[in-house]
Amino acid sequence: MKKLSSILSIAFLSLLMVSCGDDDTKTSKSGGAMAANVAERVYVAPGEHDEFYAFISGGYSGNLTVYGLPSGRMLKEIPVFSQFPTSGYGYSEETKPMLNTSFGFVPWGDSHHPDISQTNGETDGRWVFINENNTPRIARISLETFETEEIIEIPHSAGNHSSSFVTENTEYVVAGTRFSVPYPQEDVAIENMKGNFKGPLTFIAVDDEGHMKIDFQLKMPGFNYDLSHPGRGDSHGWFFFTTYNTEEAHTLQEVNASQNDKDFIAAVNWKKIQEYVANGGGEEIDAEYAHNVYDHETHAATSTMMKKVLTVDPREVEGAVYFMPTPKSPHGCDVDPSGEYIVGNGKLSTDLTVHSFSKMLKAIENKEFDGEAYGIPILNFESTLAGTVKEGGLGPLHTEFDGKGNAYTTFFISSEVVKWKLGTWEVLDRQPSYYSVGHLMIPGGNSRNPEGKYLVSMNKITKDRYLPTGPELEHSAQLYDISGDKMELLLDFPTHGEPHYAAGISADKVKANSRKIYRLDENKHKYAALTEGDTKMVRNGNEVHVYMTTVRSHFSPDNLEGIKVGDKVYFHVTNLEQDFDVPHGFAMIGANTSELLIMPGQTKTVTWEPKKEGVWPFYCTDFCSALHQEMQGYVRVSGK
Ligand code: CUK
Ligand code: CUA
Repeated sequence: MKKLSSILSIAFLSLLMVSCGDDDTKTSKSGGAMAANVAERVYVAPGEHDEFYAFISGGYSGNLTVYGLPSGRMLKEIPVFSQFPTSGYGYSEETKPMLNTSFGFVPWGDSHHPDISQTNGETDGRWVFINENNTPRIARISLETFETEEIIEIPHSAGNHSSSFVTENTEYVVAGTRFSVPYPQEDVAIENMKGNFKGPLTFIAVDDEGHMKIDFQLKMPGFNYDLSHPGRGDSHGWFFFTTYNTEEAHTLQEVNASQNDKDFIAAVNWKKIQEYVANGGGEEIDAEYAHNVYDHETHAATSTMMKKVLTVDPREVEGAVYFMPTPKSPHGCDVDPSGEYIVGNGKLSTDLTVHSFSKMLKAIENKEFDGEAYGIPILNFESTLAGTVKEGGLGPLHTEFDGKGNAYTTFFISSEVVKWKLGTWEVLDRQPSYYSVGHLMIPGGNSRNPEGKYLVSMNKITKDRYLPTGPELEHSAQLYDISGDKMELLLDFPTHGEPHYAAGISADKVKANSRKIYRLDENKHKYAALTEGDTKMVRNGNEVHVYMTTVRSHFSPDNLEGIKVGDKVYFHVTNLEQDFDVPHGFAMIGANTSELLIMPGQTKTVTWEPKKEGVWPFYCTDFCSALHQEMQGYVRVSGK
């Protein structure tokens, strides 16, 4: 194994040198022939709209970015797991509870995989779900308001990576665990890992309003569950998870977790478990996890600490879980639009392994097993094998589908996207990526009905693609036209953070609501002042609540006196504007929080603890009218 990794890393280095080291690339940075009329094909004229939305994970920025395709223009950054000073998310009193966890307030996250809600196997434009890898959480973002509405923490999990993919009617959003851990957590010697740690897989039920509730947690053996994908069509009712480190090595994983020639894809029959649980199966155990919900009526989030979770031992549900051996530490686990093929991307391999769902069912029926792992049957490799894609490239990571019988796989080491045919497994086309592509995305590529016009590759290494900005470069995405036989590279565009995955949807399926989403007549915020007549300052011990309003172009009140050093001042600012898109800002000198950006009809709160006597100004941060610079006020701070 050691040998293979060193061969791979040498190949990787030499490829990097070939692809981006020398001057040749300067003359043909597009990688050879550039498609015709490229500029025209990505050009969206001033005032025109893009055809697709792309929701691109922000990786270690913790957020979700919104792009238009084909232009590659960034339209918005939606704060999810990280504090975001632009809008005050995670700083305002109303949104701080969104970042509450059983570990306390965690103002940062590592977001990986967005997935759009589905109805009958089609993306429906209601919500985007996205996982947080570090402090395990799943968020739900509304595609009406483009706001994060809910975050649920995943208990007993660590490295929430194989998440957050949704089943074809959004019955469940599913979270896996990359690190195996004591289950439940306890103080034990790390060397006791093997056989004792577990890898819980969490099935979160989603109701019609989008609210999430953990239905059950499957107590799986302590492997690393890397990625997952729901079945669809005939395989709807199953969920597939790649595993690596079936060796259960706890040290030097780069070597010790790559001993086995094959790891597994775990096939989970969630319908069976759902039934088992509905009939009273499973065991309720202690768990501590936050469930945070944002309420549009009160403009505020609440955080509830949950105490129990239902756990299911997979061995107690006959026929619930099987392992399919899959070569070379598979990373991506992708199911084609028909639901028949399950692709395992063995990242230390050159070939792709494709399993057949119908063969899997037969093999289960005929008990074609090769032993078991911790009581879970291992299916015979040949029995489930549909085919192998040979010489795809080096280091396959992820696969998407165009709905026309083709699959597209990214190869990290050989830095390319490879198109191949489902069923014949022949390679049809390959295009270089600049450089070292991780994930790729085709709008609707996770659904029964991909909209296979464009493909976006999200590349890990940027090198020379843009004007230099120091050694720290934004990652780079590339847009390919895949409507013809050959992929055509159309565009480079920089992305923010480290995009791992993206979800795309045609713009007309999204009911984005560009009108007033907070109406004054529906404002139930506890501290709202709905007219200037309602503004006031209320003292309660050393807490001072200022009910403030803002409208072009003044604050009310704009002069505050009677505040003392040692007070804690709450500015509750209500925006009285009638237009839907005129926010006002609020910033206070020396406040150790962010500003606020308050949308029309909305109330937001920021705190300030004055440290010094004097007369201190505040002002509006958003250029809202010709008299924006006049939009200001003073707070007089007196001694204790
Ligand atoms: S992982 Cu990043 S390249 Cu988190 Cu989907 Cu494969
Ligand atoms: Cu209000 Cu500037």
